Amino acid sequence: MKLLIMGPPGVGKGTQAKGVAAHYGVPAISTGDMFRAIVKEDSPLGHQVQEIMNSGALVPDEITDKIVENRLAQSDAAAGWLLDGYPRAIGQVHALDEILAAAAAEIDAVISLTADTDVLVGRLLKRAEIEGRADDNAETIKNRMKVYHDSTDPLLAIYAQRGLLVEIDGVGSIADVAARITAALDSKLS
Ligand code: B4P
Repeated sequence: MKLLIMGPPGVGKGTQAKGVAAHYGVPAISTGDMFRAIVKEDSPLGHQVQEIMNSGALVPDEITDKIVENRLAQSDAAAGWLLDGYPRAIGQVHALDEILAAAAAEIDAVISLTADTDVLVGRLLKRAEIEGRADDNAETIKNRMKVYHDSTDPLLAIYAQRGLLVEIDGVGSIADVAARITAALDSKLS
């Protein structure tokens, strides 16, 4: 099973990815988590990535695509995966297409989580109080929303055209949203 989960910052991608991936017995692979791990390494790349993430911009495709390609080549990803937060730009769609073509593989479905902007901002500011993530402040959130709108939201039309998009309302309890996702995927993929 090969799945993508997409949606604006704060919609619940990372929150839902783990449960959905466990449900289908595949690893959840989050580019955001991979970048946060790189930042902790205190290397030149880590400093570069930290500066980009703190501004709310996207890490350049040439860095992101390579990291994803290497991760998908690991043995636990051989039978499938759920990619959380990738692709986020048109170049990344093409890069993923190439990775899949080289493996003669295809995406089974793309989960698109939706919620109103005020709900999203509220969740991220709440997470800022609890976790203190450097990119969860009002100014960076505003830029992350703009970047999502400009670069990532248009990608949904591509996957819709390919017949892969499964739209899910991301508002409700975490358990309710999880149940909506698995019900919609089970019905699409059966
Ligand atoms: P991410 O880590 O992907 O950050 P995110 O969009 O905020 O999503 P996240 O998964 O963390 O949060 P979620 O919505 O689950 O990316 C961070 C940065 O990394 C990017 O800005 C960029 O710089 C870089 N990056 C990542 N991928 C990249 C790529 N492909 N290319 C280039 N750069 C890339 O949850 C948010 C909050 O809402 C949580 O506190 C959660 O508890 C809460 N929540 C979730 N569901 C809820 C619900 N149903 N009800 C109430 N609260 C809920």
